[in-house]
Amino acid sequence: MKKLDTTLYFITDSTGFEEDEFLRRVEEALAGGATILQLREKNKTTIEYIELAKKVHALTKKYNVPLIIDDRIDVAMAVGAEGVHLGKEDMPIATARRILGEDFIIGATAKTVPWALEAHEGGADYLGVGAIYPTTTKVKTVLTSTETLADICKAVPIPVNAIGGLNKNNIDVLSGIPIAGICVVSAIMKAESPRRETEALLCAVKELIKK
Ligand code: TZP
Ligand code: MG
Repeated sequence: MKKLDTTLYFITDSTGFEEDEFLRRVEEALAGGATILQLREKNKTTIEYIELAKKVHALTKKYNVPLIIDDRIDVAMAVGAEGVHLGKEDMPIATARRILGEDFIIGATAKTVPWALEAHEGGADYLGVGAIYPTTTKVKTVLTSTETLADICKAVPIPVNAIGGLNKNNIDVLSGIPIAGICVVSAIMKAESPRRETEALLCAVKELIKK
């Protein structure tokens, strides 16, 4: 079994930040206790994505946190990242698993039980399920009910994380659902102090899932 702690899964968004400020915020989140980090870039060229990923990887390695690259297995492989996160429009999970081998972390987005089962059968290591709440982050998504989230948790044996509009004041809605953790973008990215926000969120999520 791969060592995978998705308790507080921080997904970055560099939109609107100078690179130095972006990297400073990423490091704060790592210092605050983010357990896994995804670099999510939608508008960069391949070379820009790789160059930023190298800088973020230097930080995640310092904190011993796995780096997951959104969408792009080539970028993940190029920088030696620990994993990749794939959605419905990206490379199929089973294909990515064949190319990347068993040790690579592969995460998948799932919004329905059949979709979750397919991702698990294809070899996904964890699932991100949502959006639970409307989100201000730029994303093509629809809302997923907490009932569907609970059904997905029951249907697959891999860690399932909730995502979408989550922050420390609204995660009670997930209480009693056997999620492994939560994924957040803006709650940390846009916080006045990403470090303090990460610390507070980690406490709140641990309490929620009684880890
Ligand atoms: N997938 C579903 S919602 C979402 C993604 C990538 C964005 C979540 O961002 P935020 O800011 O935590 O709502
Ligand atoms: Mg994607």
